[in-house]
Amino acid sequence: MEEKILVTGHLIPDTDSICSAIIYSWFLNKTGKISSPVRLGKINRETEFVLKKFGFSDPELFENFKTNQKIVIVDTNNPDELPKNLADLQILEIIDHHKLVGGISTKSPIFINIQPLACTASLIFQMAKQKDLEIPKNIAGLMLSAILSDTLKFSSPTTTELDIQFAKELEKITGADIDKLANEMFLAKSDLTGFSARDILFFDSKIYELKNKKFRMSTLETVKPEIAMNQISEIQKEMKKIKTEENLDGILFFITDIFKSNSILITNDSFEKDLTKKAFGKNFDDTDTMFLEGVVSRKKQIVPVIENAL
Ligand SMILES: [Mn+2]
Repeated sequence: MEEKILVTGHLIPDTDSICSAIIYSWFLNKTGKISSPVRLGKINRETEFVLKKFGFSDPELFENFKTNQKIVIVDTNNPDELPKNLADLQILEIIDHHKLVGGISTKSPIFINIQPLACTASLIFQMAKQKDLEIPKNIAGLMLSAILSDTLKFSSPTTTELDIQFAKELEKITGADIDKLANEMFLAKSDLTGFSARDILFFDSKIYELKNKKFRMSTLETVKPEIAMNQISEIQKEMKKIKTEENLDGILFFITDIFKSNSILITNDSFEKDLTKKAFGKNFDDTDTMFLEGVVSRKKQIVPVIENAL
Protein backbone atom coordinates (compact mmCIF):
# COMPACT_ATOMS: atom_id res chain seq x y z
CA MET A 1 0.00 0.00 0.00
CA GLU A 2 1.09 3.52 -0.73
CA GLU A 3 2.50 5.28 2.27
CA LYS A 4 0.16 7.71 3.94
CA ILE A 5 0.97 11.44 3.89
CA LEU A 6 0.31 13.31 7.12
CA VAL A 7 -0.85 16.91 6.82
CA THR A 8 0.03 19.08 9.78
CA GLY A 9 -0.32 22.70 10.86
CA HIS A 10 1.74 24.40 13.55
CA LEU A 11 2.22 23.83 17.28
CA ILE A 12 -0.44 25.53 19.43
CA PRO A 13 -2.87 25.09 16.55
CA ASP A 14 -5.52 27.68 15.75
CA THR A 15 -8.67 27.23 13.67
CA ASP A 16 -6.92 27.81 10.32
CA SER A 17 -4.16 25.39 11.22
CA ILE A 18 -6.53 22.56 12.16
CA CYS A 19 -9.12 23.21 9.43
CA SER A 20 -6.48 23.61 6.72
CA ALA A 21 -4.89 20.27 7.71
CA ILE A 22 -8.30 18.60 7.29
CA ILE A 23 -9.11 20.53 4.09
CA TYR A 24 -5.74 19.87 2.47
CA SER A 25 -5.92 16.22 3.35
CA TRP A 26 -9.33 16.12 1.59
CA PHE A 27 -7.70 17.90 -1.38
CA LEU A 28 -4.82 15.40 -1.56
CA ASN A 29 -7.20 12.46 -1.34
CA LYS A 30 -9.28 13.98 -4.16
CA THR A 31 -6.17 14.23 -6.30
CA GLY A 32 -5.26 10.59 -5.91
CA LYS A 33 -3.03 10.58 -2.83
CA ILE A 34 -3.58 8.92 0.52
CA SER A 35 -3.39 11.28 3.46
CA SER A 36 -4.79 12.20 6.82
CA PRO A 37 -4.72 15.34 8.94
CA VAL A 38 -2.86 15.42 12.25
CA ARG A 39 -2.40 18.09 14.91
CA LEU A 40 0.51 19.13 17.09
CA GLY A 41 -1.45 20.35 20.09
CA LYS A 42 -4.67 20.89 21.94
CA ILE A 43 -7.76 22.07 20.04
CA ASN A 44 -9.03 25.48 21.16
CA ARG A 45 -12.70 26.19 21.90
CA GLU A 46 -13.36 28.05 18.67
CA THR A 47 -11.95 25.16 16.64
CA GLU A 48 -13.85 22.65 18.76
CA PHE A 49 -17.07 24.54 17.95
CA VAL A 50 -16.27 24.64 14.21
CA LEU A 51 -15.40 20.93 13.97
CA LYS A 52 -18.59 19.97 15.77
CA LYS A 53 -20.74 22.32 13.68
CA PHE A 54 -19.52 20.86 10.40
CA GLY A 55 -19.37 17.27 11.63
CA PHE A 56 -15.63 16.59 11.86
CA SER A 57 -13.71 14.84 14.60
CA ASP A 58 -10.39 16.12 15.98
CA PRO A 59 -7.39 15.18 13.83
CA GLU A 60 -5.13 12.71 15.61
CA LEU A 61 -2.66 14.26 18.06
CA PHE A 62 0.88 13.49 16.85
CA GLU A 63 3.90 13.90 19.02
CA ASN A 64 6.34 11.49 17.46
CA PHE A 65 6.82 11.33 13.74
CA LYS A 66 8.82 8.37 12.48
CA THR A 67 11.96 8.99 10.48
CA ASN A 68 11.19 9.61 6.79
CA GLN A 69 7.49 10.14 7.47
CA LYS A 70 5.96 11.95 4.49
CA ILE A 71 4.41 15.20 5.60
CA VAL A 72 2.75 18.26 4.14
CA ILE A 73 3.01 21.45 6.18
CA VAL A 74 0.15 23.93 6.24
CA ASP A 75 -0.19 27.35 7.88
CA THR A 76 3.48 27.82 8.83
CA ASN A 77 6.97 27.59 7.36
CA ASN A 78 8.73 28.10 10.67
CA PRO A 79 10.77 25.09 11.89
CA ASP A 80 10.31 26.26 15.51
CA GLU A 81 6.58 25.65 15.15
CA LEU A 82 7.00 22.14 13.77
CA PRO A 83 8.05 18.70 15.06
CA LYS A 84 11.48 18.57 16.69
CA ASN A 85 12.77 15.90 14.30
CA LEU A 86 11.69 17.88 11.22
CA ALA A 87 15.08 17.32 9.58
CA ASP A 88 14.44 13.55 9.59
CA LEU A 89 11.04 13.85 7.93
CA GLN A 90 10.21 13.94 4.26
CA ILE A 91 8.51 17.27 3.59
CA LEU A 92 6.50 17.03 0.37
CA GLU A 93 4.76 20.40 0.27
CA ILE A 94 4.32 23.67 2.17
CA ILE A 95 1.07 25.63 1.86
CA ASP A 96 1.19 28.84 3.88
CA HIS A 97 0.44 32.55 4.16
CA HIS A 98 3.15 33.66 6.61
CA LYS A 99 6.40 35.43 5.94
CA LEU A 100 9.24 33.17 4.94
CA VAL A 101 11.44 32.66 8.01
CA GLY A 102 13.94 30.17 6.58
CA GLY A 103 15.53 27.20 8.26
CA ILE A 104 13.76 24.37 6.43
CA SER A 105 15.81 22.36 3.99
CA THR A 106 14.66 19.42 1.90
CA LYS A 107 16.35 16.52 0.13
CA SER A 108 14.69 17.21 -3.21
CA PRO A 109 12.62 19.99 -4.79
CA ILE A 110 9.18 20.36 -3.26
CA PHE A 111 5.91 22.11 -4.07
CA ILE A 112 5.55 25.37 -2.15
CA ASN A 113 2.52 27.66 -2.26
CA ILE A 114 2.96 30.74 -0.09
CA GLN A 115 0.84 33.80 -0.84
CA PRO A 116 -0.01 36.96 1.08
CA LEU A 117 -3.63 35.99 1.68
CA ALA A 118 -5.20 36.15 5.15
CA CYS A 119 -5.62 32.46 5.60
CA THR A 120 -4.24 29.10 4.45
CA ALA A 121 -7.75 27.83 3.74
CA SER A 122 -8.13 30.61 1.12
CA LEU A 123 -5.12 29.23 -0.73
CA ILE A 124 -6.52 25.72 -0.68
CA PHE A 125 -9.92 26.93 -1.89
CA GLN A 126 -8.10 28.61 -4.78
CA MET A 127 -6.23 25.37 -5.56
CA ALA A 128 -9.47 23.37 -5.44
CA LYS A 129 -11.12 25.85 -7.82
CA GLN A 130 -8.20 25.60 -10.23
CA LYS A 131 -8.71 21.83 -10.31
CA ASP A 132 -12.48 22.24 -10.71
CA LEU A 133 -13.11 20.13 -7.64
CA GLU A 134 -16.61 20.04 -6.27
CA ILE A 135 -16.37 21.24 -2.68
CA PRO A 136 -18.62 19.42 -0.21
CA LYS A 137 -20.70 21.60 2.12
CA ASN A 138 -18.84 20.56 5.25
CA ILE A 139 -15.39 21.24 3.73
CA ALA A 140 -16.68 24.63 2.56
CA GLY A 141 -17.83 25.22 6.15
CA LEU A 142 -14.30 24.60 7.45
CA MET A 143 -12.83 26.88 4.78
CA LEU A 144 -15.24 29.67 5.63
CA SER A 145 -14.63 29.27 9.38
CA ALA A 146 -10.87 29.42 8.89
CA ILE A 147 -11.18 32.64 6.86
CA LEU A 148 -13.47 34.23 9.46
CA SER A 149 -11.09 33.17 12.23
CA ASP A 150 -7.85 34.41 10.66
CA THR A 151 -9.43 37.68 9.41
CA LEU A 152 -11.52 38.24 12.57
CA LYS A 153 -14.46 38.50 10.19
CA PHE A 154 -12.56 40.69 7.70
CA SER A 155 -11.51 43.27 10.31
CA SER A 156 -7.85 42.27 10.40
CA PRO A 157 -5.57 44.31 8.12
CA THR A 158 -4.27 41.01 6.74
CA THR A 159 -7.61 40.58 4.94
CA THR A 160 -7.42 40.80 1.14
CA GLU A 161 -10.17 41.30 -1.46
CA LEU A 162 -9.65 37.68 -2.46
CA ASP A 163 -10.32 36.40 1.07
CA ILE A 164 -13.59 38.32 1.17
CA GLN A 165 -14.62 37.10 -2.28
CA PHE A 166 -13.80 33.50 -1.33
CA ALA A 167 -15.74 33.79 1.93
CA LYS A 168 -18.81 34.94 0.01
CA GLU A 169 -18.53 32.04 -2.44
CA LEU A 170 -18.10 29.63 0.47
CA GLU A 171 -21.08 31.10 2.28
CA LYS A 172 -23.20 30.11 -0.75
CA ILE A 173 -21.76 26.60 -0.95
CA THR A 174 -22.06 25.79 2.74
CA GLY A 175 -25.32 27.61 3.40
CA ALA A 176 -24.11 29.09 6.71
CA ASP A 177 -24.61 32.82 7.35
CA ILE A 178 -21.27 34.65 7.74
CA ASP A 179 -22.40 36.98 10.55
CA LYS A 180 -24.10 34.24 12.53
CA LEU A 181 -21.21 31.79 12.12
CA ALA A 182 -18.63 34.42 13.14
CA ASN A 183 -20.64 35.38 16.23
CA GLU A 184 -20.94 31.76 17.32
CA MET A 185 -17.24 31.16 16.75
CA PHE A 186 -16.10 34.27 18.62
CA LEU A 187 -18.40 33.55 21.56
CA ALA A 188 -17.05 29.99 21.78
CA LYS A 189 -13.54 31.40 21.72
CA SER A 190 -14.29 33.92 24.51
CA ASP A 191 -15.34 31.26 27.02
CA LEU A 192 -12.40 30.91 29.42
CA THR A 193 -14.01 28.64 32.01
CA GLY A 194 -11.63 25.96 33.16
CA PHE A 195 -8.51 27.59 31.72
CA SER A 196 -5.59 28.67 33.91
CA ALA A 197 -3.65 31.92 33.51
CA ARG A 198 -0.94 29.88 31.79
CA ASP A 199 -3.45 28.29 29.37
CA ILE A 200 -4.67 31.77 28.46
CA LEU A 201 -1.13 32.94 27.74
CA PHE A 202 -0.52 29.98 25.43
CA PHE A 203 -3.76 30.01 23.42
CA ASP A 204 -2.16 32.01 20.66
CA SER A 205 1.46 32.60 21.43
CA LYS A 206 4.63 32.86 19.41
CA ILE A 207 8.33 33.31 20.03
CA TYR A 208 10.04 36.04 18.03
CA GLU A 209 13.76 36.69 17.74
CA LEU A 210 14.03 40.38 16.96
CA LYS A 211 17.39 42.16 16.79
CA ASN A 212 18.98 39.43 18.89
CA LYS A 213 16.33 39.65 21.56
CA LYS A 214 13.92 36.86 22.33
CA PHE A 215 10.25 37.67 22.87
CA ARG A 216 7.11 35.73 23.51
CA MET A 217 4.03 37.51 22.26
CA SER A 218 0.67 36.17 23.33
CA THR A 219 -2.69 37.30 22.07
CA LEU A 220 -6.12 36.58 23.44
CA GLU A 221 -8.80 37.26 20.86
CA THR A 222 -12.14 37.69 22.56
CA VAL A 223 -15.48 39.42 22.45
CA LYS A 224 -15.40 39.64 26.26
CA PRO A 225 -12.09 41.25 27.32
CA GLU A 226 -13.41 41.76 30.86
CA ILE A 227 -13.15 38.00 31.53
CA ALA A 228 -9.35 38.10 31.15
CA MET A 229 -9.02 41.56 32.73
CA ASN A 230 -10.62 40.17 35.89
CA GLN A 231 -7.70 37.80 36.36
CA ILE A 232 -4.96 40.08 35.18
CA SER A 233 -2.79 39.88 38.32
CA GLU A 234 -2.61 36.08 38.05
CA ILE A 235 -1.81 36.40 34.36
CA GLN A 236 1.00 38.86 35.13
CA LYS A 237 2.45 36.51 37.75
CA GLU A 238 2.45 33.73 35.19
CA MET A 239 4.08 35.98 32.57
CA LYS A 240 6.99 36.62 34.92
CA LYS A 241 7.39 32.87 35.50
CA ILE A 242 7.38 32.08 31.78
CA LYS A 243 9.90 34.83 31.13
CA THR A 244 12.36 33.23 33.55
CA GLU A 245 11.68 29.66 32.39
CA GLU A 246 12.17 30.47 28.74
CA ASN A 247 14.99 32.94 29.23
CA LEU A 248 13.11 35.65 27.37
CA ASP A 249 14.04 39.31 27.01
CA GLY A 250 10.38 40.20 27.02
CA ILE A 251 6.89 38.79 27.18
CA LEU A 252 3.94 40.79 25.89
CA PHE A 253 0.27 39.96 26.27
CA PHE A 254 -2.42 41.50 24.09
CA ILE A 255 -6.13 41.18 24.83
CA THR A 256 -7.79 41.84 21.48
CA ASP A 257 -11.45 42.80 21.32
CA ILE A 258 -12.62 41.26 18.05
CA PHE A 259 -15.84 43.27 17.78
CA LYS A 260 -14.41 46.65 18.76
CA SER A 261 -11.11 46.15 16.89
CA ASN A 262 -8.76 47.25 19.64
CA SER A 263 -6.25 45.68 22.00
CA ILE A 264 -5.10 46.08 25.57
CA LEU A 265 -1.39 45.50 26.11
CA ILE A 266 -0.08 44.04 29.35
CA THR A 267 3.62 44.04 30.24
CA ASN A 268 5.63 43.66 33.43
CA ASP A 269 9.04 45.25 33.54
CA SER A 270 10.60 48.55 32.53
CA PHE A 271 12.37 47.12 29.46
CA GLU A 272 9.04 45.93 28.05
CA LYS A 273 7.32 49.17 29.02
CA ASP A 274 9.94 51.47 27.49
CA LEU A 275 10.08 49.40 24.32
CA THR A 276 6.31 49.29 23.79
CA LYS A 277 5.92 53.00 24.64
CA LYS A 278 8.43 53.75 21.91
CA ALA A 279 6.90 51.22 19.49
CA PHE A 280 3.30 52.37 19.79
CA GLY A 281 3.99 56.01 20.76
CA LYS A 282 1.61 55.74 23.69
CA ASN A 283 1.70 55.69 27.48
CA PHE A 284 0.48 53.18 30.02
CA ASP A 285 -2.61 54.17 31.97
CA ASP A 286 -3.04 53.94 35.77
CA THR A 287 -4.00 50.27 35.63
CA ASP A 288 -0.63 49.57 34.01
CA THR A 289 -2.15 48.63 30.69
CA MET A 290 -1.85 50.31 27.29
CA PHE A 291 -4.93 50.79 25.13
CA LEU A 292 -4.29 50.29 21.42
CA GLU A 293 -7.10 51.54 19.20
CA GLY A 294 -7.38 49.66 15.90
CA VAL A 295 -4.56 47.20 16.68
CA VAL A 296 -5.66 43.62 16.02
CA SER A 297 -2.91 41.92 14.03
CA ARG A 298 0.29 40.66 15.64
CA LYS A 299 1.78 39.93 12.23
CA LYS A 300 1.06 43.34 10.68
CA GLN A 301 0.62 45.84 13.51
CA ILE A 302 2.65 44.53 16.43
CA VAL A 303 5.77 42.62 15.40
CA PRO A 304 6.97 45.18 12.80
CA VAL A 305 6.61 48.19 15.17
CA ILE A 306 8.39 46.37 17.99
CA GLU A 307 11.18 45.42 15.63
CA ASN A 308 11.44 49.04 14.51
CA ALA A 309 11.55 50.33 18.06
CA LEU A 310 14.43 47.97 18.87
MN1 LIG B 1 -3.41 30.94 9.30
